[in-house]
Amino acid sequence: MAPQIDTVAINTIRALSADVVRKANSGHPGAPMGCAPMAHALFSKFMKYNPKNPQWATRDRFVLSNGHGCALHYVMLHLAGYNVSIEDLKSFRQLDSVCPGHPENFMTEGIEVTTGPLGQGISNAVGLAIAEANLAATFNKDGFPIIDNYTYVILGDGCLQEGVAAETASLAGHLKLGKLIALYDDNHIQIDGDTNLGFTEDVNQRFESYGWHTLTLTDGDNDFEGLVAAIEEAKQVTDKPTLIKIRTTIGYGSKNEGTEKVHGAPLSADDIAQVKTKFGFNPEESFSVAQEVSELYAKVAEVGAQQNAEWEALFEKYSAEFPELAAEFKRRLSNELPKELEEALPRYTPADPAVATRKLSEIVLNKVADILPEFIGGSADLTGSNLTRWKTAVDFQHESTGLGSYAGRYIRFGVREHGMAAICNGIAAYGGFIPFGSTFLNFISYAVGATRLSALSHFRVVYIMTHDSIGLGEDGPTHQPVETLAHLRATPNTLVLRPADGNEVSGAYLAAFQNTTRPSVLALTRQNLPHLEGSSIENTLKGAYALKPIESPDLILVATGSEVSICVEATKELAEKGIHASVVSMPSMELFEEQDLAYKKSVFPDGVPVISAEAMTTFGWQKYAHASIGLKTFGASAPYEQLYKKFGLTSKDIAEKGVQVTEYYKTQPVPVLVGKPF
Ligand SMILES: Cc1ncc(C[n+]2csc(CCOP(=O)(O)OP(=O)(O)O)c2C)c(N)n1
Ligand SMILES: *[C@@H]1O[C@H](CO)[C@@H](O)[C@H](O)[C@H]1NC(C)=O
Ligand SMILES: *[C@@H]1O[C@H](CO)[C@@H](O)[C@H](O)[C@H]1NC(C)=O
Ligand SMILES: CC(=O)N[C@H]1CO[C@H](CO)[C@@H](O)[C@@H]1O
Ligand SMILES: CC(=O)N[C@H]1CO[C@H](CO)[C@@H](O)[C@@H]1O
Ligand SMILES: [Mg+2]
Repeated sequence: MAPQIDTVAINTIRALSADVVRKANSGHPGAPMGCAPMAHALFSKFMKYNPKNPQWATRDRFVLSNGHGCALHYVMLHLAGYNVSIEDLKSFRQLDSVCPGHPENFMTEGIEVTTGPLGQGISNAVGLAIAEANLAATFNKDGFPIIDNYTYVILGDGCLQEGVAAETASLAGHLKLGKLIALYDDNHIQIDGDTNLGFTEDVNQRFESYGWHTLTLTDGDNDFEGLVAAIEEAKQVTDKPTLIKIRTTIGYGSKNEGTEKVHGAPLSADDIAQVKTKFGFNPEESFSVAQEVSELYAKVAEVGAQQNAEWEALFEKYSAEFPELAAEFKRRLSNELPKELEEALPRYTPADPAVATRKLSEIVLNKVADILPEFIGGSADLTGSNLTRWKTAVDFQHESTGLGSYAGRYIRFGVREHGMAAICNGIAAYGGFIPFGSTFLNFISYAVGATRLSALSHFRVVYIMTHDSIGLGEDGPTHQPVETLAHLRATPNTLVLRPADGNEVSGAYLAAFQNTTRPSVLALTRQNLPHLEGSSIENTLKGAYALKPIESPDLILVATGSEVSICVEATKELAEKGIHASVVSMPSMELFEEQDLAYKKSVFPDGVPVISAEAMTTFGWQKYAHASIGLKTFGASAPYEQLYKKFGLTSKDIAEKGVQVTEYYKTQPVPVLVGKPF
């Protein structure tokens, strides 16, 4: 039997979680009541944290992957002494509460990552563990374990059913991430009922084959000592992540315990009263915490504060002995970019030979990778096509494999796009990194479950997406994105950049690095593009600009990426017909929207018709253009020059449309699109 105090604490967590959900009249009491012993074990016996300094660099990380159970996490943060009061618990799921309906990292101190979409949290945890291993390998010195912490996760059946978790667990096993410890809430219940309806595999066997250490606890409701011993054992296994499968009862204590009824509905008032009576608490009282439980957690907080103070002292000594490393550590954790970065970005003139923007991206990476040690990531098995591996790169691998080291920064994600993005989110959450992932633009659609969380979580992740249109040619419509950029542009807090040449690629990277609170997607070509007259890094940062501004043009052609140079050709054909057209390159709609009105009007003056050209869906261009050239169907398989003809994207097609549009607007007023006051 567990010492009495632990039992009281666990039952307090259960009752408090039930109160929180009941007060909101919304939420999930089952998982918190079943997972209370795990949470109590972690927060009182294992985790190293200082609630008064939630950003302490080497704190242990905790992720509640079954984010629907977040009443549990908020209760734990309250007990642990974080800035989550009883009043905050009472405002669970209400507007502007620090206890929102699912955990959001930017809303609540102590929440590391945003969870709720099942499978993401465990995958973020793999990223957190990679970040820890890399930072430790980079900064620790003999006698100076500046970075040394564990990543703990609680996850449920749903997380384990999600494909993204399989992708990342497989990689975590390969990478031998020994400081990753996952506690599986094996309660046999999900929303539809018993897991035997569709989930009968042996999870531990699966994880063992991934290279994990696995343990089983048969009574996670009552065997607290067994639970503590299992976590102890997991910590001793240093070359494998550990999964502890813990049999629990969902809604433990409720009249409906062990059934799906307690998954996602508040307990009735009667039920809560009987739960409290059963636990020996006063059924009349709610939101109550016994003094002995508060005292227990106050002691834990004291120990945490003490450990934090010892770490500060250690870091002082480290700073004296390794001043440059210490300064670099501080720079990275404060998200400050190295001063040399901007100067290192290559610049081009129209005399330079035509190059594919994916190749120009590789040139940038080679210039900046050594200056920017926080840049870490890789490609989903398309390194050769995506050109994302810089010359001095070392793979992030366990030393024993002979393939690299934990100090390496090039991650071999394998063909795991969704997992790649979720891992990047975890690395970003750790702090001190700029993670990146790469694949063909079309396959970001495999990863949007995680990329939209990069945006929601305010994480600076750089998505380097190549082969960005029908311009990839022969691989055909299965590989050619059509709707993809429209989707990404519709996603809040996401910077979409489709550079047209070398200067724009450099500018796109600078914007991606400088935007510390949002992800960027760089759409890059497979085919060669000429360097444009008028392009520059500075212009790129404005989002859109006239390449060669002309006094009162008859027509504006606006384009992105590979279509900009085609528009430049089209202006020559239009000039022969007496139409003076100017070309606006628009590498980023978002950056353009952030400019002032006068600038926007200078790029798109009133009274001048605008045609957009982009080898994607035309969806979304109505905001800027009176007519749009693009795709209304999927692409096709052929050499890319033929595809540009088939889909009406040649300079001739654009010039023809230009003639039609200018004719039309001779007899019609040109609607004002840009800079309307409403
Ligand atoms: C990606 C995703 N799909 C669906 C849901 C909706 N959902 C929330 S909890 C849940 C059931 C999860 O079962 P389990 O992990 O066993 O949780 P338990 O019922 O044991 O608390 C589902 C389908 C979700 N949150 N995320
Ligand atoms: C605690 O959080 C509240 C928001 O709920 C904030 O106003 C307050 O400043 C925070 N206190 C501390 C000490 O951080
Ligand atoms: C994004 O980057 C651009 C260009 O570097 C900069 O002007 C802008 O302020 C940044 N925005 C945010 C939100 O960081
Ligand atoms: C530097 C530091 O605080 N290291 C600690 C990391 O965490 C483990 C256990 O959580 C401690 O044993 C280390 O001392
Ligand atoms: C330059 C380069 O590496 N090109 C490769 C792009 O990717 C395809 C496969 O997807 C390869 O066949 C090319 O050789
Ligand atoms: Mg379950």
